[in-house]
Amino acid sequence: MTTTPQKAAPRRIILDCDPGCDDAAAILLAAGSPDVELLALTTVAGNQTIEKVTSNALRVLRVAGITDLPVAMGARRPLIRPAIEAAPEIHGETGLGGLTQEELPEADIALDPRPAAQLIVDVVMREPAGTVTLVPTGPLTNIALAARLEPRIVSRVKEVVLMGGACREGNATACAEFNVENDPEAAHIVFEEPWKVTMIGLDLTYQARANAAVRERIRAVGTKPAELLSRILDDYAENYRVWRGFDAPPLHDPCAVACVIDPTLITLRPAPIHVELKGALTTGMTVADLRRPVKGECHTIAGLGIDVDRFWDLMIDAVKRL
Ligand code: PIR
Ligand code: CA
Repeated sequence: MTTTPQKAAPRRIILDCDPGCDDAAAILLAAGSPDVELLALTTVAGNQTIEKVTSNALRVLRVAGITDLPVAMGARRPLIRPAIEAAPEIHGETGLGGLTQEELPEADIALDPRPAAQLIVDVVMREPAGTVTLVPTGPLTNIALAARLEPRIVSRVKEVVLMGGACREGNATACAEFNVENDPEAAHIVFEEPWKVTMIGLDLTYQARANAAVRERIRAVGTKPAELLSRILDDYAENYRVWRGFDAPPLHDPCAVACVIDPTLITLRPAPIHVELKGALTTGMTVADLRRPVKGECHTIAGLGIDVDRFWDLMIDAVKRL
């Protein structure tokens, strides 16, 4: 008798995002990967206003050919701090580079009437314990609200794999990464709750650069989703070049999805991580204690590196499948 190797069941995720050029890539990766099942998509104000990022999520879903996904709009502003200043210099006025509403209409999906935090709670409580992974790629407001709304989700989710934070330099400030810096109190809640949290931070995402060769590989796929992604990435690259002096822009958010698809892509190191809330210069910094040995139980893990070639293969394979 021959045994065929059993393929692992797809990882079931809720993607909480603020699209955003790289969030758009994360949506396409999650939608196209056979190893991920999207249970819901929720939005949070960050790269653009809540209205714009929610519209963008629906626009990207249309290109991905997804019509039956629960999508809910989430927090319009951080828990405590003032409303977020969007990042149009990097993500464009619409949030998807120069891509207009006329060029790319929204998917025919009615928004779920529940606030994002409620949808997250409902999905996690409905599904079997230990089966749902939360993948936040924007400020952590919705996730923190969900944990406060229904504390039982903390022991019920499989894990949280988030794009945010950094062990070394920041991007919003010298020390703080944009998603954490914009709602540090929410990030504090997420890092302090005793669930497993994997931080896919800038140290890692700065390695995943969408250079011209990669963008050409994506364009060469030749399908509509590939064309959309290459358009978005060209605008994103140009903005990063003008505003940050990067020759190739880091594609942050899909790295978190990639970590869920195949953790062997990522160099992971257990490390206590805490969010600075009252620094004179460092508010929003994720202070990761990378000293060895790690003392006692550690529920937080820092992602330090990524296998870039395999990451792009995953991304391109997912786009091809859409
Ligand atoms: C990226 C982001 C915000 C500002 C800049 N300059 C670059 C967004 C990305 O969508 C990602 O989730 C995270 N925040 C990276 O800091
Ligand atoms: Ca984002």
